[in-house]
Amino acid sequence: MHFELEQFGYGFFQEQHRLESGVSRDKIARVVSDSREKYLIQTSHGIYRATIAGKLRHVAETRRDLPAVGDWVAFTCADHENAVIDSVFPRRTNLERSAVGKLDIQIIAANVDTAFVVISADRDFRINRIDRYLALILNGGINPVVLINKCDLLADGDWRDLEMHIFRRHPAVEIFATSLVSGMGLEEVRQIMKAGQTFCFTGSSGVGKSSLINHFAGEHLFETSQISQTTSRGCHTTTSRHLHMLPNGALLLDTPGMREVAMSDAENGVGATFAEIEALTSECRFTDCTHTNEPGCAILAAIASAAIDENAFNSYQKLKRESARFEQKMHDRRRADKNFGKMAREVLKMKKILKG
Ligand SMILES: Nc1nc2c(ncn2[C@@H]2O[C@H](COP(=O)(O)OP(=O)(O)OP(=O)(O)O)[C@@H](O)[C@H]2O)c(=O)[nH]1
Ligand SMILES: [Mg+2]
Ligand SMILES: [Zn+2]
Repeated sequence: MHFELEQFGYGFFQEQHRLESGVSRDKIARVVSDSREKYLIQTSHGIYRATIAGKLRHVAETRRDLPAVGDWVAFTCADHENAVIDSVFPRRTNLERSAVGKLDIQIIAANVDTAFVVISADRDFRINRIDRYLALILNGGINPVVLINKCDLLADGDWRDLEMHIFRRHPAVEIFATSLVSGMGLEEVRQIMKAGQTFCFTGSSGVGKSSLINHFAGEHLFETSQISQTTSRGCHTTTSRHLHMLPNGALLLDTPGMREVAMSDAENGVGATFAEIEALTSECRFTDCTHTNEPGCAILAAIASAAIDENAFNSYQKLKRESARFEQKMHDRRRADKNFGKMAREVLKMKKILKG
């Protein structure tokens, strides 16, 4: 069997890097699944199992430097079971968040064109959570689309209130109301999924991400999902991520549900999510305005005149602070690591001197 890399989303951006680094085309693959550093990669000859080259792991400072689902990589291999990923291509886009419980980045998906933010119509609705997803998606250079799923669980047309609420805060973002039970909205969503483009579904656990993917992918589930079934422990929730190809050639990534959507250093994304607020902050009289009580504060004036929503501004501030804090902590850690490295080298030198 032979595949064209283009079928899996390969394009000009990757080709440029390939030419610069001199990797041959049949040594390039896309990571389609990642489960505790056991990877499945789609090569032009089929799917191989892969691990990471020791050297790649050694030089990695953060998870950002290691392969993630959606990445294009250069590999070498002995056989289908034992490929080794030697390097990761630069990401055209990337969806990442702060890792849960440790100071690091978690790459949710790389090289995604459009990310769906799925919410469930029948659950507690928190717009601030959507803000978070949008900030991370826009920060990664990805196009966001909101899906209000499970609309069958609401009385007729009640989803319109939700849609209005989201639209008022994020007028530039496309919103669809869907239901896998009534079939509502599914055709419209399918229309935007174009061949060769990569889509991913984000959102809390249980909102219907996997159900949506199964609906769209139908019988055309990728080889990867068959492999995963043999290793699954009968749990329905999605733990590892897979790439599926639709009959029309669009690529879908399943991502696990997220309990926490903690900000990485995503200040630009927060700014893009609240573009109107971000633009206003540059009109405050003082450049270091904290928008709390300063005279000539454009934000306070806009809130007073109801030109911007105070709740939206609070969300903006919170996400900005969280992003800045994360960036600071990562910076401190890198510096501490460097200092430690320097100290270790000096100790070694001393030992040599003492010996010699
Ligand atoms: N009524 C209704 N139920 C739905 C709809 N979509 C999904 N469900 C149900 O919701 C439950 C959770 O769906 P999943 O697709 O597993 O959710 P998920 O987002 O992939 O969850 P994680 O993998 O845990 O992140 C399943 O029982 C689905 O059958 C819908 O449109 N309407
Ligand atoms: Mg799932
Ligand atoms: Zn101000």
